[in-house]
Amino acid sequence: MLATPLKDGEVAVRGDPAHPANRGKLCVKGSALGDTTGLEDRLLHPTVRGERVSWDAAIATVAEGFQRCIDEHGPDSVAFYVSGQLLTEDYYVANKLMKGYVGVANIDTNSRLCMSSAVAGYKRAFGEDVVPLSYEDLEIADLVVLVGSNTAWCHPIILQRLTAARESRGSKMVVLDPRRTATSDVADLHLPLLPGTDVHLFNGLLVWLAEHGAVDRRFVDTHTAGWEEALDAARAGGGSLVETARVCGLEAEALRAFYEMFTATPSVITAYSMGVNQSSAGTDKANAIINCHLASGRIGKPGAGPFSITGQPNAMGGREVGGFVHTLASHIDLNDAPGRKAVQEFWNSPRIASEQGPKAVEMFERIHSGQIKAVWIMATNPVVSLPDADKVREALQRCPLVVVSDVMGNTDTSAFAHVLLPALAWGEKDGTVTNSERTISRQRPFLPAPGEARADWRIICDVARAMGHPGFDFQTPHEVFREHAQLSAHANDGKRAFNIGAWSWITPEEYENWQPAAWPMTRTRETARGPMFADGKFMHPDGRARFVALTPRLPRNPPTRQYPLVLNTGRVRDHWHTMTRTGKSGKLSSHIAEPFAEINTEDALRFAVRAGDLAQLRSAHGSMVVRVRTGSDVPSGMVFAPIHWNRAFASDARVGALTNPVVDPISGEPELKHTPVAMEPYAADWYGVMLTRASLPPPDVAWWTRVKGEQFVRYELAGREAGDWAVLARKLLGVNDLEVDWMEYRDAGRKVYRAAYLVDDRLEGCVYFDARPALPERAWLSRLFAVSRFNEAMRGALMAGRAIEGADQGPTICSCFGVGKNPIAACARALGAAATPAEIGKKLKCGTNCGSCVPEIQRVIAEQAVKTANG
Ligand SMILES: Nc1nc2c(c(=O)[nH]1)N[C@H]1C(S)=C(S)[C@@H](COP(=O)(O)OP(=O)(O)OC[C@H]3O[C@@H](n4cnc5c(=O)[nH]c(N)nc54)[C@H](O)[C@@H]3O)O[C@H]1N2
Ligand SMILES: Nc1nc2c(c(=O)[nH]1)N[C@H]1C(S)=C(S)[C@@H](COP(=O)(O)OP(=O)(O)OC[C@H]3O[C@@H](n4cnc5c(=O)[nH]c(N)nc54)[C@H](O)[C@@H]3O)O[C@H]1N2
Ligand SMILES: [Mo]
Repeated sequence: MLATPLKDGEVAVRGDPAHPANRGKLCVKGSALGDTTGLEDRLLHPTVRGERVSWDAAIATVAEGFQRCIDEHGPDSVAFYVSGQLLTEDYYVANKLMKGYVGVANIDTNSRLCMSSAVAGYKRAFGEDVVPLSYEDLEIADLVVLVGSNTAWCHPIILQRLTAARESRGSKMVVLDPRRTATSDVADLHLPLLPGTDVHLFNGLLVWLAEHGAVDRRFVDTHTAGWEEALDAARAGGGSLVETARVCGLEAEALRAFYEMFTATPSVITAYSMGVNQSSAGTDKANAIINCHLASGRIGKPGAGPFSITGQPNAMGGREVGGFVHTLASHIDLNDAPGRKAVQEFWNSPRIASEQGPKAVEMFERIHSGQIKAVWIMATNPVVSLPDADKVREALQRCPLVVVSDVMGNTDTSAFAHVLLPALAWGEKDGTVTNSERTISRQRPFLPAPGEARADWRIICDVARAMGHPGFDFQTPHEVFREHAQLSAHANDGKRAFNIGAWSWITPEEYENWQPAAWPMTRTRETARGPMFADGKFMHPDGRARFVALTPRLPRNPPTRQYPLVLNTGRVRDHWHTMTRTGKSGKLSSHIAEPFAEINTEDALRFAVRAGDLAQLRSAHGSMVVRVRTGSDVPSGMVFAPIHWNRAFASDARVGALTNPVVDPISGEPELKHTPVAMEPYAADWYGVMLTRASLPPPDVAWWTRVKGEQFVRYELAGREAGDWAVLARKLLGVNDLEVDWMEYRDAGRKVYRAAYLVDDRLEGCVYFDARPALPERAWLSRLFAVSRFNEAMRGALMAGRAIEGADQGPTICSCFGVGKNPIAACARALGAAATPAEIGKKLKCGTNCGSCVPEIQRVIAEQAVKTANG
C-alpha cells in the first residue's frame, strides 16, 4: 500500500502498483484503512491497575511480576500469547525471550486458531512448513479448487486475480463449501459438501486417480514414500464414487464432474483456508489434499500444488521465527537436539526450551486452573476469538498477572489487564511482514507515534532487559531483522528451506529500501517466487515427500437432540476480526451492520424463528442473541454466524462464547466451524432503532448493538418489558432539556412510538420503537444526518418513519460509494440482457473502486434475470 498523510489528519491510501501480491489493487478494508487511523479509543499511555504510570514503572511491574512468578513457581508458570498481527521483529524478540531466556516454550499465538493445521500438514508431507506456490501460479493454473475458503470476501484481490485469469484464459474454478457464498456464486462448480467430510472427498479423489490411470508413477517412485499405505487407507475408508458422494451429501454426478476435471487438468491448484484448518481433522484435511497432488505429480511445477491461503498480515512471519509452542526458532524443531544446541550458542543464552509448551486452548486452560499465573497477551483479543470464550474470560479474571499490549484501550480482553501497554499501530510501526506466498515486505511508518505508544519489539526488549537478560540491546528493527536473517542461515547446511542468509549483513539503508522478496534467499538476494520443490527434493532427511494414510473422521461433536444444529462461523466482507479497527469506519460498517445468525428457511420454520426477529443461540458452553436471517445459502441443519461482534459493539453477540474447544489432535487447532447449538426465538416485547450524532454510554436495555455511521452512531435495541417509551426515549438519547426542538408521534393501539430532536434544524438524534421489528429503513435514516436543514415535509417524513419519495436503497452492497441493492436491481432490470457489473458500474459507480462487491452485484443481476424470466 502507498499511504500519504493529508493536512487535515486524513490519510490517503492506494495500492502499490509495484507490489507482486496486489499489483496496485486494494480490497474494501484496505481502501478504507484511512478511516481507522484516528486516535479515537486508542490506548495512549501505560497503566497499572487502572492508574496511568510512566513507562519505566510499567516495564518494572511486568519484569518483576514475571520474574517473581518464575522464581516462586518455576518458568512454566508464565506464558506469552501473541499474534499474527505482530511484525516479524516483534515476534522474533518475544520468541527469543520466552524460549531462550525464560527457557520454556510457553509462547503460542492466535495463528493456532488459524493456520496451525496447514503448518502441520505441510510438515508431515514435506518435512518443513513450506508454502510451495506464489499468487501468480493461481493465474496460470487451469483449475483452481477452493476448499473451505470464502475468497471473495476474505481474499478479494486473489479472487479478482482468479476471475481475471478466467476471463483471459478460460481457467476453471471449483468451490468446496457447505454454504453458498459470494465465492461459490462465481465458481464453475460448487460442491456443498457436508461439514467435516473433506477427507472423505479427497480420499475418494485419491482412489479415483489410482483407478483412472492418473497416478504419476515416476514421481511417486522417485520422490515420495507411503503411497501404498495411503491408497489402502483411502480404499478402506470408503473409496467408491457413490459411497463418497453419499457420505459427503453430494450428488454423485457433481462429484464425478469434479474428479474428472481434476484428472484431466495437469495444472491444478488446491487452495484452502479455514474450512479446512479449523477442524478436529484439520491436519488430515490438509494432507488429504496434498496426497492427491503428490499422487498425480501436480506439485513443483508452475500453476500446480497445494496452497494454504493464510489470514493475518504476518501469520507467516510468526511461522518463520518459531512463534508456536511446538517449534523452537527459525524452522528448527524443539526436539532437534543439535538444532537446539546451535540456537542456544547463537543466542548465547543461559537455557533453552526443549519441550513443547501448551497450545493456545490448553494455555488458557492452564491459566484457568492456576498452573499459569502470569500471561502477556500481545495483539490479539482472546476473550472474543478463542473457543469457549466465557471460560477464557473467567481464566483471565482468576489470573494473578495479566499484561495486555494493544493499540486500543477498550477491548474485551484489555478489560481484564492489570497492566496495559500501548503499542504502535499500522501506519506508525516499522518492520517486516511475510504473506501467504513467502514474500517479505516492509511496513514503514508514515504517522508519528501517538501519545506514549511504543513499538512492540521495543516493549519486549525493555522488559527482557529489566529482567536482567543480555541479548536484547537492539536499537532498531533493522538490527532485529539482521539477527533473524543470521539465525536462519546458522547451522543450516540446506537442512531448512527457510533461509534468508543472503541478508545476514543487511545494512540499515538496504533494510530501509527493502523491495518485496520471497524466500529462500540463501546465497543470492534474488526473490524466489518460482514453485518450491521443482527438483522433486523435499525437506525430510531422505529428500522424499510423505503420503499420509488417512482414516476419515467426522467432527468430534455431532449435533444432538438438545443441540440439533451445527454452528458454522466465519467472516463478513467488510469487517476484520474483533472489529477493534474496522468498527471505527462508517463505510465498512454499512455493509453488514448487525450481528446475525443465518439459517435455512425450512429450519427457520422448524425452530419457529423469523427473519428480522431476534433469536437466542445456545451451545453447551454459552449463548448469544442476534438477528435472524433466512434463505437457502446455508444448508439445512446448519446455522452460520459471523465472528466479529463483541462487548464493545453488542450486548450479547460473542460467537466465541458458544464455540466448542474441541481441537485437532495434531495441530491443536480448535474446531471453530462446527459446534452443536440450539436456536430459539428471543421473546422481545419491543424493538427499536436509535441514531445519534453524540456518542452515548451503552444503552441500558435488554439487548443492543452499536454501529458507527459516517456522522452518527446507530443502535439496534430490544426490550423485555414495555415501559413508558416517551421516558425511555429521552433517557436513551440523553435529552433532559424540555426546551429542545423535540418531536414525537405515538400510536398506542399499534404500539408504535417515534421521537426525534433537532438543533438549528439539523437532526441530532431519533429513536423508533415498535412492538414488531418493522422499523424505518436504516439507509434512509442514515442519510438524514447529512441534511443541513430540515423543512416541514422532512419533519413529517421523520415522524412517518419513511422517505417522502419512498425510495428505499435496500441493504448496502458497495461500501465505497454507498450503493444499495435496490438501485442496482433496478439498473439490472433496465439493462436486461446487457447487464454486467461493469455496465452497472458505469451508471451507479458501484464496484468501480475496490471491486470487493462485484460478486454480490453479479448475484443481484442473476436474481433479476430469474425474476424477468419468470415474468
Ligand atoms: N473480510 C475479512 N477478510 C479476512 C478476515 C476478516 O476478518 N475479514 N480475516 C483474515 C483471516 S485471519 C483469515 S484466517 C482468513 C479466513 O478466510 P476464509 O477461510 O476464507 O474465511 P472463513 O469465513 O473463516 O471460512 C471459510 C469457509 O469455510 C467454510 N466451511 C465451514 N466448514 C467447512 C467444512 O467442513 N469444509 C469445507 N470445505 N468448508 C467449510 C465456511 O462455510 C466458510 O465459508 O480471512 C482473512 N481475511
Ligand atoms: N468462532 C471462530 N473463532 C475464530 C475464528 C473463526 O473463524 N471462528 N477465526 C480465528 C482466526 S483465523 C483468527 S486469525 C483469530 C483472530 O482473532 P484476534 O487475534 O483475537 O482478533 P483481532 O481483532 O485481529 O485482534 C487483534 C488485537 O490486536 C490489536 N492490535 C492491532 N495491531 C496491533 C499492533 O500492532 N500491536 C499490538 N500490540 N496490538 C495490535 C487490535 O486492537 C486487537 O485488539 O480469530 C479466531 N477465532
Ligand atoms: Mo486467521
